[in-house]
Amino acid sequence: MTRRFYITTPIYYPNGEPHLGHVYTTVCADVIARYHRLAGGRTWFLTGTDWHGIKMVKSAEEQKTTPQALAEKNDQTFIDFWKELGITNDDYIRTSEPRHVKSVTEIVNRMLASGDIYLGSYEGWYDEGQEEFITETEAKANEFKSVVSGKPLGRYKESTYFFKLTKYVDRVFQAIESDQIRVLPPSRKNEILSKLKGWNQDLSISRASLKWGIVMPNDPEHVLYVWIDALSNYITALGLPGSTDDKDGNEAGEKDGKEADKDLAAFWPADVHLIGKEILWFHAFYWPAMLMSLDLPLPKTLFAHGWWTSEGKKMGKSLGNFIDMDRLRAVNLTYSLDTLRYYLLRAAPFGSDLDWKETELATAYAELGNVVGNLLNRTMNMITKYRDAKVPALGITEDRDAVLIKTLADLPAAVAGAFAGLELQRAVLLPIEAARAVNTYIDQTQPFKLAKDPAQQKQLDTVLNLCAQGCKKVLAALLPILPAKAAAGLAQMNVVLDGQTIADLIGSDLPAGHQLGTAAVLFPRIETK
Ligand code: ME8
Repeated sequence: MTRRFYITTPIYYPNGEPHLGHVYTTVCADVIARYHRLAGGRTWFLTGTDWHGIKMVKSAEEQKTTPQALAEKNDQTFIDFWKELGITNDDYIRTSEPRHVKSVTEIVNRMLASGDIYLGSYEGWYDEGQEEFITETEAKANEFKSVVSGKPLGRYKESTYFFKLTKYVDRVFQAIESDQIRVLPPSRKNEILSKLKGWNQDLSISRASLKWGIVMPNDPEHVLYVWIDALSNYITALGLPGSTDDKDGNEAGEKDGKEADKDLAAFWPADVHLIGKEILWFHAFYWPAMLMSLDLPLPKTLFAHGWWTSEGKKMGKSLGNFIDMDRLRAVNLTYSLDTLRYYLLRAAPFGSDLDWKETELATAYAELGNVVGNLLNRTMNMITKYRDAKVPALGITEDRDAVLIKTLADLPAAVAGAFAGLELQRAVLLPIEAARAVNTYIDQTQPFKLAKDPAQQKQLDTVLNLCAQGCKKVLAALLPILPAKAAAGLAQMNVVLDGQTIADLIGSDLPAGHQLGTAAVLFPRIETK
């Protein structure tokens, strides 16, 4: 059976333009998706936008427009920006699309049929920026302000439909505790488990006072709580099993339910829901409980990454440290898109909080040039000069050669392990460390001296061979991270990618006599003002 891999990002609120935070999640998901495509599995990468809820209404009021117009405008900006950044999502869902609305209606109907929804009344605190109900204890602990935005909490009192969360709390606890749903990083798992312990409240899932949302199928006076609507995107985009709608939103009959089943069966359950840490609770509790109510399989991994600050402070438009599209474009223009990707992934162990530092972009670029660019340059130039651009066969191997051979032999499993554990910073640093090891090896073996000594030609062959193997393996391992630069480097080496998995590329050796192409500088020196 073909291996399948399904990864999602959160669907972002189109109440503003994408910024560093959105770009980070989407780039990380893109790196993982590219890795899995290169690993040979069928991969599906979903992103999109989350149109409904009070936050969109309030933002539209502030910007003197309608939620619809606001969402349309920013949605297009998200779509265009992902293209500009070379993001390889396979699908893009908006919660306003018929395929989503129809399937969500079906989801609520099934939850109603399961007896999991009842009418009641809610009185309590609400964080409008987060679209989150806050318990009395939590509200008090944070002086009745949002933990995320610092804005005052709203007080809500209304008649509402509830979803029986309490019915599922023990099962969700067990699914997480047993790693049936893997919550990463591990510290987050403990956080969720302790919050779930003793949870005794059902979830208000409808608003009668709000008009902007999906209408409750059993009561047109109410619209559905935005998180029930939003979380559903992960399956509505694939096509809900048993529903008559297909994934393109065509009417029943154009593509029947069985085919929709096939789509979902192929990719559901999701392998990874990649999210920011502030929305883990929704994904770790509400979403599994909904899936249990629907009798659908649970996602395999929830990865909650850290939050970006900028130059040591929370990002804010008024603080002048906001990393917006223009700032990100400027980075791409100066240093290249791949450098931005490298910087983002390298900035902290995956899962930890991160801080944007302008000076570190130049450092990241210099590192790529000094380590990867330099290795490629030296390898290409030496083999061209000493062996007519043909990779020589491995000659005599001594201890120092054997050490490098071992380092390179360990690389495929290490890279696979890093991606399996979603250790993205490690996945980036592994090829960089390998490149450093080859550079050090060149410094120690001094091939330019060996070249001058006719008695040392077998040693020179070994050094040149290992440089070529090392360089190719490093570039191959960098393909998901630096797609343009790594492909350009491999093209210089005349390495054909077609049909080879990333494991093949990192694991195999170039044959003796392999003809290299023409060298070119991968990371040109940048004139700074
Ligand atoms: O929460 N650092 O949408 P959203 C790191 N629509 N990541 C950040 C970040 C920062 N400073 N700021 C934002 C929503 N993000 C809901 C999601 S999913 C079913 C519904 C990223 O537009 C991070 O991934 O507020 C975070 O989870 C997401 O953007 C929140 O995007």
